[in-house]
Amino acid sequence: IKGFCSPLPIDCRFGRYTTTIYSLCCKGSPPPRPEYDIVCIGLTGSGKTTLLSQLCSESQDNIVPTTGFSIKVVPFQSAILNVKELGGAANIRKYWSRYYQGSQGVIFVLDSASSEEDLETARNELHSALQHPQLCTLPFLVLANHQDKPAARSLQEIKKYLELEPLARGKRWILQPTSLEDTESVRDSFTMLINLLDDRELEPVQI
Ligand SMILES: Nc1nc2c(ncn2[C@@H]2O[C@H](COP(=O)(O)OP(=O)(O)O)[C@@H](O)[C@H]2O)c(=O)[nH]1
Ligand SMILES: [Mg+2]
Repeated sequence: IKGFCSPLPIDCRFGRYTTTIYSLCCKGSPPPRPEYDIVCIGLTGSGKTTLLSQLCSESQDNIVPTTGFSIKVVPFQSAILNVKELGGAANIRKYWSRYYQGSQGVIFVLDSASSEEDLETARNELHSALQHPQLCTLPFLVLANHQDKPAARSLQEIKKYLELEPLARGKRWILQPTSLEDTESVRDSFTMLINLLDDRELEPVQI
């Protein structure tokens, strides 16, 4: 399973190839699990790469800011998530929307201890992403990360700052506190997103 997250050539890391890789490497068929394509966004330094590496049990040493995008195939018991992380620097954010196509869910990572200015930037980016035609109907997960820091804002404050309630009206969404020290909270948050994605397969989203 760890092999799913290894740095395979980029094409092999897309979800549709993982079943083939699994069949080639392992005896028998893989258990049937749905695969979902997820886009993961957030400002630089919010912790996107760290959280995803943690889920893949990869080393978190030598993580460098993501330029362009990177894809990780993250296996869970109930589903496989093909997570596309988009670089969060200002000069990359303007191209985010080019990478939205085909997404089935959205993860937005926030540094809960960031400055007011960065929080405002994060709010604007979150709102413009979730109002984009390719993302506006999708379930989304906001990770209020860096909760281990004394300056971290509470979930209530973040909900207000990000103006989440008006933004999320009629959508399936989750806001969860996380930190790099608490892998369980990260894992639980992703599992909740999978539950939303599974539900979405059964019922159309109400907008
Ligand atoms: N204290 C603390 N540091 C974190 C947390 N998550 C990530 N970091 C650190 O924040 C820095 C940026 O993380 P990175 O994953 O590269 O952010 P990205 O730009 O969103 O991919 C790294 O030094 C991480 O170790 C967290 O929850 N708490
Ligand atoms: Mg990164």
